[in-house]
Amino acid sequence: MTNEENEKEARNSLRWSSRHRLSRRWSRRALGAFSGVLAGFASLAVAELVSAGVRPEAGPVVAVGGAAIDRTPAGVKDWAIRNFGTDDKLVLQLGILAVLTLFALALGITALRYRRTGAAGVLLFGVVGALAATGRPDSTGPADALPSAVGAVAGAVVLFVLAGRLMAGGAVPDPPTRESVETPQGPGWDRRGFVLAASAAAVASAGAGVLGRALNGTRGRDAVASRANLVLPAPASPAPAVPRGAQLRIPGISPFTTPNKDFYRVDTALVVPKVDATAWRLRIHGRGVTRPVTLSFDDLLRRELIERDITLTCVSNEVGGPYVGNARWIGVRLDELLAECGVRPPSRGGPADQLVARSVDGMTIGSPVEDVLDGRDALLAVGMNGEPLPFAHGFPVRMVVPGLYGFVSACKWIEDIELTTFDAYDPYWVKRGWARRAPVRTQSRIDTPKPFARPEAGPVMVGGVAWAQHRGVDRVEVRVDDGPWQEARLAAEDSRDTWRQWSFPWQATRGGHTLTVRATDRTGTVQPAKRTPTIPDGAAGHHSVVVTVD
Ligand SMILES: Nc1nc2c(c(=O)[nH]1)N[C@H]1C(S)=C(S)[C@@H](COP(=O)(O)O)O[C@H]1N2
Ligand SMILES: [Mo]
Repeated sequence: MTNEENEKEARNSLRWSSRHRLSRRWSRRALGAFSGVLAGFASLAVAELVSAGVRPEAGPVVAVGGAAIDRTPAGVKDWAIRNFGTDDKLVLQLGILAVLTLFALALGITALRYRRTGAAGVLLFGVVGALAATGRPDSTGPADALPSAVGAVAGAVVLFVLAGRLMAGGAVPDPPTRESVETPQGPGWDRRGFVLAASAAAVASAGAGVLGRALNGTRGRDAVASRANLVLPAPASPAPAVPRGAQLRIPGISPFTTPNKDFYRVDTALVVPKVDATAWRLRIHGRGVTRPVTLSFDDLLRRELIERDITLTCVSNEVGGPYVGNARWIGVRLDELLAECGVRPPSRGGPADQLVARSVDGMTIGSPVEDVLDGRDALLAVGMNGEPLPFAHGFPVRMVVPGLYGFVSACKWIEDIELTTFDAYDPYWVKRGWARRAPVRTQSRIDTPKPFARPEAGPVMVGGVAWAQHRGVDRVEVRVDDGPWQEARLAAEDSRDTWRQWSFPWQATRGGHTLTVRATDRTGTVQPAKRTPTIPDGAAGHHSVVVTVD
């Protein structure tokens, strides 16, 4: 061998050994990180199992997610609803899991050297989860801390044990010595012990997780049965048939009645509350309630039921947005019920001007007593489009008040009504910057053509919906580019509490065009052009759609 070759060989072997050492360090890190993730998985799985014995809502991800929703600034919440729609909650939970994974990786690597610190880090997450769970408005007590606490202990033990196996023979005394991990060739690690412990932890956690899931899945059984067994009585006052002319035959236009499966859903519930109707109670109490009552579901069904078509709108709906739907509701008149309890509107000397509805999940929604009692069809609804309320839409009972945005009227899973004043109490959304009073704004939407559609030149049918609940829609106009406002054809009106379809036959000419719509309500107010944000009391402005005519 020449000198040169010798040198080359030496260099190579040096490179090899340092690379080898490097890769050893990295595989150690990988094993540490893996231990962290396994500990995190064990925590969540055990928490899931324990939550089945407490309440599914007390699980750490749901609790932290709920706490995050409550603390999310209104603008961000709005942004989330806008961008993720009804998937916003899924995105939130995935985000929480992603953050947890990152911390688990870091804690696992930390535990390679500082075993107790790593384990303590896992416990710290348990504290965060426990605080979140007990701090939720629907928390039923200190037991809600258990899923996070027990889960965190399990995770800490897993990490402590696994990190121990990764140290020299697992026999390193605690606190670990630097040498035990820094020795280049290392005393090795307890490979067998690690694999055994990791497998045991993985299998046990998976078992706990699956069992917990299954148990949590059966929890709503009574609620599901109570809904399945429910036969809604025929309403004493059925809704008049929808006029034949209310539903235009235009492809792409929103159907006059929104099927339940397509009805928008906006709420803060990460777990849809499953309420057993047979155990459900509604309490009515507060200022000026001379005869407070607690009603059962059967008490409600024994009352006279009315059926009404009412369009519901979310204040978070952007101009042209999807959070509006029309359904046929069956329910009990709220004004009659409140009158029986002795409630009088402020205009007749009643001491309460705000009705605060509270749900089983701690949501609070405040409505003006004057509006609820002014003769409009304010309902405690039990049915939606011919079936009991779907769970996601408030089973067994929700409020619906024509003319008011959902966040000031439409409490789902309602269990309490308190008469109070606007001065004395701010409900959930008001605390977060939204308005105390929020009648629905007059709005109109182009459903067809869709934005950036490419219709052929010639006749194109433009169509959509317009709403101004409880005032009624009187007129819809369409403008092409900067041209004059032209009268659209209005479909027949079902009631002033429902939206109205409209259509506009357009002679489309080649090129790019902007179609804009505006509505006028029955008070004569024309929908203004000026755009306002959704917060605090609903978006204003015109909806337009840009198309290219080929
Ligand atoms: N319990 C509860 N009720 C609630 C909400 C909620 O978050 N929790 N959201 C309100 C809002 S903002 C709206 S717009 C309507 C939406 O009702 P839907 O989901 O049935 O369409 O429910 C209202 N009732
Ligand atoms: Mo809403």
